[in-house]
Amino acid sequence: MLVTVKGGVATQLRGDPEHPFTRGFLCAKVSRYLDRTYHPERLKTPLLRDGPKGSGKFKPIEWDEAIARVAAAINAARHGTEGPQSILPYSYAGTMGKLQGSSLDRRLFHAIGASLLDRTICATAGAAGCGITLGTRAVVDTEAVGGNRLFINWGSNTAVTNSHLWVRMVEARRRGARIITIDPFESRTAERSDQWLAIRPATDAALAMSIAHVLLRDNLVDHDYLAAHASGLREFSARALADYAPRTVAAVCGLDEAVIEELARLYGTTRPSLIRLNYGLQRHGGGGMAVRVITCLPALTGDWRHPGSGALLSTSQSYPTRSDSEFQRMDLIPPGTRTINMTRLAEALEGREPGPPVKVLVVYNANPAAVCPDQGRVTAGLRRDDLFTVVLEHFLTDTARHADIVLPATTQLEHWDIHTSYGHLHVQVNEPAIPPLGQSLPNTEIFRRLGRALGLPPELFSASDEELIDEVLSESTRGTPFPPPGALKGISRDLLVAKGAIRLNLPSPYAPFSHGGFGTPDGKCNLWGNPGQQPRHVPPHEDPRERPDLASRYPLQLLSPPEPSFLNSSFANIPSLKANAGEPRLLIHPDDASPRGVVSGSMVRVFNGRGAFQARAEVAAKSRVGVVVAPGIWWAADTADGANANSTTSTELTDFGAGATFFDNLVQVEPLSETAGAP
Ligand SMILES: Nc1nc2c(c(=O)[nH]1)N[C@H]1C(S)=C(S)[C@@H](COP(=O)(O)OP(=O)(O)OC[C@H]3O[C@@H](n4cnc5c(=O)[nH]c(N)nc54)[C@H](O)[C@@H]3O)O[C@H]1N2
Ligand SMILES: Nc1nc2c(c(=O)[nH]1)N[C@H]1C(S)=C(S)[C@@H](COP(=O)(O)OP(=O)(O)OC[C@H]3O[C@@H](n4cnc5c(=O)[nH]c(N)nc54)[C@H](O)[C@@H]3O)O[C@H]1N2
Ligand SMILES: [Mo]
Repeated sequence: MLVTVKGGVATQLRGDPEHPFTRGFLCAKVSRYLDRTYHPERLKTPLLRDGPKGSGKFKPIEWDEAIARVAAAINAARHGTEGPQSILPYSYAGTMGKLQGSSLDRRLFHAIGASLLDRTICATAGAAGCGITLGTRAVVDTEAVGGNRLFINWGSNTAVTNSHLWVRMVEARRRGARIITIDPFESRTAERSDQWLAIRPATDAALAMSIAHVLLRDNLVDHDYLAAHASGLREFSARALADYAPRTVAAVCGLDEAVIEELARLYGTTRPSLIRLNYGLQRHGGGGMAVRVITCLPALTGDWRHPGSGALLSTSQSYPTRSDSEFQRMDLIPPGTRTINMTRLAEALEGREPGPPVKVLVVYNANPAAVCPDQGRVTAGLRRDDLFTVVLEHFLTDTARHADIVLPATTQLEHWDIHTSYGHLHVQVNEPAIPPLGQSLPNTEIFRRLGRALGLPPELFSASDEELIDEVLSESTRGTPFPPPGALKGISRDLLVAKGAIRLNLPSPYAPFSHGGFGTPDGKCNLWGNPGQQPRHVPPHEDPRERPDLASRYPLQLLSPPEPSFLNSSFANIPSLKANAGEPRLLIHPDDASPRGVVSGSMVRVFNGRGAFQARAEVAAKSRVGVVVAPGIWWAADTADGANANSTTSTELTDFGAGATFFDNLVQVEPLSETAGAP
């Protein structure tokens, strides 16, 4: 981003036209970043709770007092009967910068022996699934995708969530490429694709195995690539051929046999091609396996030979930056320290996880009261009188409203940071453009002050933010072919400041697995593996077919993907973006709406055994029958009844990676008028 500053005030913000991947395009949300930084409700002083938890009543206090109070609460927990593991840090994707996201905070919590947090809410199912097949994430050079003749968006709303890649897909289409989208919902990506395949949710592994069946049956595979760079082909083939014929799989996936045959033949005969698989299909009980199976396909076709082809999940593992264990000082973690899964915050706050109860919760870069599953229980936990909650924030979010102390944090315009990417292969520095607003401070500085107040070893916190950037850039030796060693050589802070964004030292174009070199122990694409990892279809926890008991009460599968104008719950308080989004909506198919007496424009109640929320019905054939869609993530405080879609989502985990299962969620829908006044 390029920011124009006049008299210390940022007056204009635009994308950097020189950035080789973004080419100056900012998405609808980030282009409003000035509205975020200068929002009238931006937090500008530390706050102390001055009313019941959740009431949103606070009074301003001085920084010294705020830090002293937080340090006192941490020390009481640390040295009290419950011990340091009763302290839980909670952070995720508010900023993904290496400094403001995961640096001095980690050092501090490691040094005091706080509980560890397993950051599972987004990407671990796919990371684990991909890890089994490839030994790393599925990586391609996204600047080199223009040569593909086929793109498959698989559980990926690319036009919305990855707009820079989408633009390149559309450019390739002008040269004759075809775009297919596999999604139970007609997302903006599905609308704009050449073909939309409305798969039954959570059956993607079955479809992938059926594609493999056709490739193997019809001899559409790259024998040379497989022989040199894959293991387990014999067993994989036997299973795909025996159990996953399109005729069998058609019923599982809710797709016509002919459609599956056609898709598989097209994929088998169109080189090069790219599968963009993303997070939608991971958020189900079998989500890890779905990714594990889909990422087997490009080895069958040999697509990995070509730059920009194969499968793309995330480029994040391509950066050989200083390892977390060194940078975050993981050596300080006391042996035996417990780990709490962030997806199960409800259970942690209820004291249902092994180990001491959580007594101090420190939240930063996250808004769990809005984004975590089973919202009712998370909120009840946050209201506990014996819990001391600290929230570092820009705004009084649903979570911050439940804090004892709120600490005002700087935005990206006001602090230093360094960014890797999960969509391209460049490194970027984030220089402050303006001084911090009000009394806000960077997360790093807040943890520096807290570290000092806790009397922790000063050397942990002595580096300035600029020096921390230098540390991140000093490569760690990993001894693996991937990430590519030496890729950061010569990339320094000064050079980044001068140039803006710098591509890793990699061949251009770059095809990481053109000659094998996967991250697996034998360097091969693992098509089979040990019994728990062998490709198969794993049904979701709440499959209406496998759980007729549950489906008789809650027959509809609810997907709650992000509203295009929001970034999870961020930007959901920016007036122009909120106006774009309108109000909480529920998209429902006419065949599901009419038997329920639901009409477009009426309010409905969406509910299951976990909770309920209200939304405005939009009756349209935008999803398959039996699937309803509630775009989010609205601030609960902005909804009619103080609850968003996460009041219905569950804390059950995925098969691999212990990830969240937001879209594995059976609900019922009823018109609101009939229940008005009901308890
Ligand atoms: N505008 C915008 N962009 C974003 C974000 C945002 O909030 N707003 N969030 C960012 C973040 S943190 C992430 S993780 C990514 C997420 O990026 P994506 O994964 O692309 O986004 P989602 O909308 O969560 O899921 C994609 C699609 O998967 C579909 N889906 C759900 N279940 C299934 C299934 O079982 N099978 C298949 N095939 N499809 C299924 C959904 O209907 C949805 O349309 O986007 C990033 N970009
Ligand atoms: N139902 C449902 N739930 C979901 C999802 C879904 O698709 N459906 N998506 C899931 C996904 S993919 C993800 S990644 C998670 C995201 O969950 P979170 O990581 O909690 O993301 P956000 O909701 O964007 O909240 C981030 C908060 O960090 C704050 N923040 C931003 N920058 C800074 C900073 O520099 N310092 C500090 N202190 N604070 C900062 C922002 O103001 C914002 O309130 O949500 C998950 N929840
Ligand atoms: Mo995410």
